[in-house]
Amino acid sequence: MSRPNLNNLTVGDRRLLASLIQQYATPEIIDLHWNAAQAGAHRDPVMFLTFHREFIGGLEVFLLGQSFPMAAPLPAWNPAESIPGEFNIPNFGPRRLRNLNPNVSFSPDFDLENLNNFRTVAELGEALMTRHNLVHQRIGGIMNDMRMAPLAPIFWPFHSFIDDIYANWQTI
Ligand SMILES: [Cu+2]
Repeated sequence: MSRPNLNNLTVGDRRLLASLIQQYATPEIIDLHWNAAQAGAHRDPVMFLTFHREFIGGLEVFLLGQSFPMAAPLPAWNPAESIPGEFNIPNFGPRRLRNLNPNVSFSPDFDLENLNNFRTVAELGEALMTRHNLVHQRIGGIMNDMRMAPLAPIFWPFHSFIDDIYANWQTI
């Protein structure tokens, strides 16, 4: 894991990061994700990985222009751990996150020593997409709404976590 763990940041840094993500996630950015989804970014396993890398890359560029001290790489949230309170957004209304403890482990299948079991990027992407879908479903609320999910700040560190696995796979 080359990205910092979201849960190891200070509360203040997490609060700042969540607020900067909310600034970044304009309707145009949300549409970018929705348009890609309609073009196959949640069906095609390779596009799933490449699109989301580019998508969080846009946030990383934005963060570099801000005063955020841990801008790039974007911290990663491991869904075996609970969503930190500063990322419980939104926490009211029909779109609120329903479950801060999705309790989905990517270990041991996606541990570094097992990544060579995935022979192609498509195989890796398919397996990651399936496990990733479960996380979105278990959190529920806006995270389970493909059109709006990037409005939830936790979306971004979650995809940072997925991208880290992809990056590890690329190096083996
Ligand atoms: Cu996702």
